[in-house]
Amino acid sequence: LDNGLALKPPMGWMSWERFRCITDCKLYPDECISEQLFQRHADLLVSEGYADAGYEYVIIDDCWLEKNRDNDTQKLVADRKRFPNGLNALSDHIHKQGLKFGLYQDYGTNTCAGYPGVIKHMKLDAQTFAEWDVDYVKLDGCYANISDMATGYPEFGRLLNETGRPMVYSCSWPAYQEDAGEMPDYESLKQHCNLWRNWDDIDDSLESLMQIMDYFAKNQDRIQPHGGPGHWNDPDMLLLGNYGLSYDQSKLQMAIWSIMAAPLIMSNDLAAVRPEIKDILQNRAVIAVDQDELGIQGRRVLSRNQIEVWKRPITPVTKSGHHSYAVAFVSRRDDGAPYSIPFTVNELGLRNPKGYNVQDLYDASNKLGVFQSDSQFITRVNPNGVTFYKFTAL
Ligand code: A2G
Repeated sequence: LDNGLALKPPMGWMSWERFRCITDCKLYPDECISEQLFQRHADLLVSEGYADAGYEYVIIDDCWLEKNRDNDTQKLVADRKRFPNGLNALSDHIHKQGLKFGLYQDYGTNTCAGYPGVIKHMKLDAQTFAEWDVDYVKLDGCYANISDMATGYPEFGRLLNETGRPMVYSCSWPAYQEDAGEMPDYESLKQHCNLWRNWDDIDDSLESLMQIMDYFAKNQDRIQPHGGPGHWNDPDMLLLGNYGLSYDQSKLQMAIWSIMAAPLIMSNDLAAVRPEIKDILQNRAVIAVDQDELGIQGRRVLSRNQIEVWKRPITPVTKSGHHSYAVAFVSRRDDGAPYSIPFTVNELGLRNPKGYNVQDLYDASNKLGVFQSDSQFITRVNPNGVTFYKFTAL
């Protein structure tokens, strides 16, 4: 969507994967979907250094609404008990921290969790979002006619635009089409949305992560070409800092999301993230791959002995037009020992005649030096882990 926004994959924090639809604030005061949760996470983004690393959007997912619209005005109302000061106060709090405010809604009659959706009130809701100083809108697609989405999502985007307030527009429309066996129209998505959820929701497990990686790899010929500045494919939230991923698996998700030029939207309890996981989330070298200015999405390029090679063209580009590359080696093995595997640089598809200076993105002390096309590159990958390198074209 050519609205000048999301020229790099958006970075931030969103409630859904970790906090779902917890609404009982008596039982779970620190976890319920409430103004306190979002204020606290805005503060933590800043105090824990995430904002400095580039994380910017604080996004409320489902379960923030009252079950009914306002009787007189038909406006959406945030839950009065859980958001007693209203969304303007929350959005002010987030903006005062130098961050941006995101909000979830649904194109259908109801949100997935059963709160009122935008249908029949699209103009009013777009205006209300602008009044609340929203900077990012996630529009889900439960309780909607899939056949209406091709016109409905662009229509809501137009209404957002007409408010005059710049809002990043995240569309869930293709995920619902894929589910129904329909082929998404990527040209239309590119034109009408800043990012879009291609497929299923992520859950807190390696299995879920691997399913998403496989979906994107198997369908990369039709998905990969459509990501780019202003219009990104979205494989869903980062799981790091929660229950399901080990240290190695956490590095794996962060590396592959960066290869895929994915939005880096965390969903975790920022007060409870262990220091070594926080280091992964804030790894500047890995984030720089994700945010590379060319905005070219990467691909899975080969697989041997259950070691997959994923690669993404990045800057700098040589005068003769050779890209640098981020290259991730993903182990799908679980046979115990770290697995050593050699590739020639040429086999990886890296053919710059002057060679590459190679840097380990997770271990700056690992000095690898210069490799030519016919050099052998040996990497050793932990079970269900990743090694991640930048090959800078010389
Ligand atoms: O509703 C859907 O499942 C969303 N999925 C998920 O991300 C979350 O927002 C949930 C809330 O009820 C898509 O947007 C594809």
